[in-house]
Formats: sequence, structure tokens, C-alpha cells
Amino acid sequence: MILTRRTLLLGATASLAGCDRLARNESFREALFSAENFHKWAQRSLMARDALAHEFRPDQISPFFRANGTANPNTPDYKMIWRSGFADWRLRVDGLVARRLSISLPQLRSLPHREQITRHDCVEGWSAIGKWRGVPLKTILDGAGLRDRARHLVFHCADMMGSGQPYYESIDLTDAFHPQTILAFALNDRPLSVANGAPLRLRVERQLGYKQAKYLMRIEAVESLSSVGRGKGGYWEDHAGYDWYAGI
Ligand SMILES: Nc1nc2c(c(=O)[nH]1)N[C@H]1C(S)=C(S)[C@@H](COP(=O)(O)O)O[C@H]1N2
Ligand SMILES: [Mo]
Repeated sequence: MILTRRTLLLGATASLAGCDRLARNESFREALFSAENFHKWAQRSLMARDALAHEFRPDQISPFFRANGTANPNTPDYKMIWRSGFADWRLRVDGLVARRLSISLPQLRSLPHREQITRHDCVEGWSAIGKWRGVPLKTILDGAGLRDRARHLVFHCADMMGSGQPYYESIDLTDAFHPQTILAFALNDRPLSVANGAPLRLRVERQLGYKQAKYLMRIEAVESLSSVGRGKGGYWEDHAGYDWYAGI
């Protein structure tokens, strides 16, 4: 059939009529507008997992990006790498990968960068807009080669929490390969300060502040989160009942 404006219109009218018949059907309408289905629909369309977080203009950058949680890990190991100007620091990538990696800061800086001005939202009720520069996590994961069984990435940090264990967080592969998910080494055109997570932190821009793991030491690819910490996927998830998927 040759598609003309007329056949297209006819087609549209036919399917609209079909919709009409369906909408007149009471139970169909109820199902369509039920809270549960609305939620599912809204998540799939308005809040699609691959949608980009809003990026701001340079003049919207907050004059001060406050620090929260650990502001200095202060452990003997961290002090040592800090004294070397992070020359002795390496990011380890292991777990369910084809190739384990050990990456230095100069190596990270030599990879293609992404810059993004985004808003950080902390559950404690403050926000700040900052300009982050870093390497897309995808670049690192492509280098390591995730095994088929890998489903989550766990970020192990340098700072010790009250419980005597280091801070940790995790994300799924959708967020891991999201174009705005970066390993950031600079904030507002300066090397990351100790307060904000030096030498490297995660930026996963569609999620709340506590997912933005600072002081990264190791990224581990795992199949399940049940063997990580107490099984909820992150320090605050395990110790304060915070949501694992902290989408904003
Ligand atoms: N390693 C580590 N990462 C962390 C935290 C922490 O205490 N340790 N705090 C989290 C919380 S609750 C927030 S709001 C942000 C704060 O980042 P900022 O210090 O750069 O503001 O880091 C998150 N990442
Ligand atoms: Mo936070």
C-alpha cells in the first residue's frame, strides 16, 4: 500500500476508535489509571532510567560545596597516600571482571573526560551545585570487561565508619553505564579536596548524596548484593535503613 496522508489519517482514526472502545470499558479504564499502573508508567516514561540529570550553567555553581559524612578518612593508610600526593594510590577494579585493573591517578587523568554541572541532594536537607570532571565509569568497565554474571558494582572507600568497617555503596549496571556516571577527580576546576573525596569519587547523578561514594579504593563487580556488608548494598542502607535505589 502506498502511504499517503489520507491512508495515514485513516489508520490513525481507526486506532483512535479502537482506543475509544477500550476506554469505554470500565475495568480497562480503572486498570489504566490505577495508582500502581500510573506509577509504573511514570517510571518508564517520565523518569526513564536512562534519562539525563539536569545540567546547570556555570553561573549557577554554588559558591561553596559543603562536605558531609567523612571529611577526612584520617586512617594510617589514607595518610600515607595523601602524603605522597596520591602518587601511591591505585584504583583497583576486580570481582567478576575478565581483567583486574590497578589504575593510577595520572592514568585516569589521561583518559577521555566528561564535565558536568549538577545538583547534589543530601537526604539531610541540603543541596549544592558543582562542576565535576572525571572519567565515565563505562570506560573503566569496558577496559576490565564485566563477566556475564555481573549485576552490580560495589564501591569500597578508604574511610572507616563507626562500626569499624569502611564506607561502601553499590549501583546496578543501568546506572553504571549511564553517560553521566563518572569517576570524578576534580570539582569546580580544582583537584578534588580531601573534604569532597580525594583523590576520586563516584558521581551517579540521578541518585541521592549518600550514593556518591568518596575516597574510592576499589570497585568490585558482583552478582548479588547479599554478600556485601549486611546485604542491603550500602553503609547507610545497612545501618540506617536508607533506600538502596535512591533515585531523584
Ligand atoms: N566514603 C564516603 N562517601 C560518602 C560519604 C561518607 O561519609 N564517606 N557521605 C555521603 C553523603 S551522605 C553525602 S551527602 C556526600 C557528601 O559529599 P560531599 O562531602 O562532597 O558534600 O557523600 C557521600 N559519600
Ligand atoms: Mo548525604
